[in-house]
Amino acid sequence: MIDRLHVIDSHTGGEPTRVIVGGIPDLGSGDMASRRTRLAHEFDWIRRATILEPRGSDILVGAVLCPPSDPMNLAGVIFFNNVGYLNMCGHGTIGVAVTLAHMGRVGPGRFTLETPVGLVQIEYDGGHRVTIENVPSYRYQANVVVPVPEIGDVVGDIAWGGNWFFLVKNHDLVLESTSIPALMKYCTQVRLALRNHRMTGASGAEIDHIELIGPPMDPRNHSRSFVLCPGFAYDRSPCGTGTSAKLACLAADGELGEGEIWRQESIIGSVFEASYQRLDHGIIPRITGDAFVTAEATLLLNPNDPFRFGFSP
Ligand code: PYC
Repeated sequence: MIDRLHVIDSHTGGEPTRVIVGGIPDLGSGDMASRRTRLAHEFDWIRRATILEPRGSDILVGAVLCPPSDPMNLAGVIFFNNVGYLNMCGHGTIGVAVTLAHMGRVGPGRFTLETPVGLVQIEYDGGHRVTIENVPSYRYQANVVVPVPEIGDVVGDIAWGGNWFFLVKNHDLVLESTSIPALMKYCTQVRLALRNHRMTGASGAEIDHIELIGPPMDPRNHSRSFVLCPGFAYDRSPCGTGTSAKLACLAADGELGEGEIWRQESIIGSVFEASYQRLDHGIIPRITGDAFVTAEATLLLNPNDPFRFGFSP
């Protein structure tokens, strides 16, 4: 029998999201963290078939839409990529919002999504623009020095924005598209050095996103970022959880006040507009971006196809 998965693709500031809207098994009625564990342990073929080649690519982020565990919320969502499962995904949440609108499940207004790391509030304008109020974010450690082979000591901040980030602003790289191979190499070396030196986020969590900060190309913006994702692909968008981590650092350093606007530019020039609300410990980031639906498709998993569950070259 041919298995079928129904998907809707979108991109948020150039970064793609593939939402599986039909064909997935029941993941139970627990919270999204427990359903993510079940998806990973029992049904990882869904992630592989959807994201890996030949149907997907390393840059694709996938999402499974689930019924919410609390009926007050609209839906639950579990994000994944070419190597595993994410905690949260900012560009992906913006993509999920326009996907839900495309499906006729939401109109302009506010609604709440459940993620494995908490609730995310959504404000949808009825077109392509979406604002998310992300999970509480904070800087965990400032000015951490990591010795990186071939580079030397790299200084950065460790921050949580829904995923763990190491943010580096003092580097000698230019954040432009012609430098992408050098940026990838630098970030990969930093990521591996953090791992080798057992430098982690809270509770020993791996820091699996590296974020370089530099000056913007467009003077209307405040900074440009380059983000290396866990599967060694770079984010084409300014990265929602990465922008949240950046806001947490700016707030901790007193460099951006509550409610002030921060415009973060991606390596391809797309922009998220961001601000925050202060908490006793950390902040609630607000991130606004645009997403567009690009495809509706049915993926066919033919039992005779040796690559039906995808492959990683
Ligand atoms: O937007 O948070 C984000 C994100 C994480 C990984 C790729 N995009």
